[in-house]
Amino acid sequence: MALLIACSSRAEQFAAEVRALDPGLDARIAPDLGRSGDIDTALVWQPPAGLLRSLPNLGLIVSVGAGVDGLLGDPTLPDVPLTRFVDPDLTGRMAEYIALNVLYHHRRMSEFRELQARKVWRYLPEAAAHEVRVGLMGLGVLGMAAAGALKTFGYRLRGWSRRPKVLDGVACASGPAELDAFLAESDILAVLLPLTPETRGILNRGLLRKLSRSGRSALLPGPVLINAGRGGLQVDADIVAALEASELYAASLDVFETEPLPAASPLWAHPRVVVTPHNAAESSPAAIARYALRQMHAHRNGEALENLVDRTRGY
Ligand code: NDP
Ligand code: OXD
Repeated sequence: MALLIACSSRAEQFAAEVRALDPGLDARIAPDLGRSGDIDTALVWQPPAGLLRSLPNLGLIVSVGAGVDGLLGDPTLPDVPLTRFVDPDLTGRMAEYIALNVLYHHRRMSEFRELQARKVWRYLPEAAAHEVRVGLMGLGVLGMAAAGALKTFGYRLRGWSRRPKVLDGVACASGPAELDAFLAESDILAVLLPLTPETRGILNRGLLRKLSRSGRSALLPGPVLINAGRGGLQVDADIVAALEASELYAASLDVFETEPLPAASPLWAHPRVVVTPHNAAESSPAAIARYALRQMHAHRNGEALENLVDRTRGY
């Protein structure tokens, strides 16, 4: 039995980590498959289309990504158990990213950066955290961790998920019927949704116009969008238009419709936009190796797998 590592980046690092943890393991790096019939487990990130289908004894796919939209979009993906990466290391990094960017915009840092560049000493009024309503779209592993981090500062938290939830300290809404009310009560919208047929393009101009722009947090100049889910959730041009029309005050975007973000995108230079290159929560090779081996051994021993993807719901 062998483990195949089929990753468009960091494959050598993952191989070094799994070999360090299990020196006897037969670990191969695509495209060097050897005898393909030996391979029972594949650790993957953006594998070439059709590669997994060519492995006759493949019994388990472990996704390096927490998001599996890319894999599920491959019509040749074999119908074997698919587990996605969930780990405290990645979860902690995402909670940091969301807290960092909520604080950055709530405390009007992009404006202070501009004033500093011009050596202007100017007071700007700021809301207190307990006056700001943060809406979390997606209340899964990462959304709940972000809520936990934001609670420390006292933000007023709302959340939206597919199925109803009850969470301590988070006013929860669910499903399309409760979306508009959730948006109307969100001053800062932080998005940690998976990309599925239901969520594609959800962050469009119509949705952005429904965000709160009044009320207790009038000290925030306007609504803020933070997206660290997937670029396919958003319409980049609508975000630019909403910023230009002052329907949005600011945005932090880690993901884009096209990645890398094209040089021509106006998002790069917008003074109220923070662009990061899809690294809100980089996953550590050591954590991935530990996780992949745990899933592989569980599968070989007929034990339960963690974080199985439900292909019908798409995440
Ligand atoms: P989970 O599967 O744990 O959570 C997904 C959440 O989204 C759940 O609360 C789910 O609702 C909700 N959801 C899904 N579909 C809908 C819908 N149609 N309407 C409303 N809510 C919906 O995922 P994670 O928290 O682990 O990860 C979320 C995403 O973050 C990943 O899919 C990936 O795309 C992205 N990601 C980005 C990274 C980066 O570096 N930028 C790093 C890691 C992940 P319910 O609770 O009802 O199931
Ligand atoms: C992921 C990612 O899905 O890094 O894990 O985007």
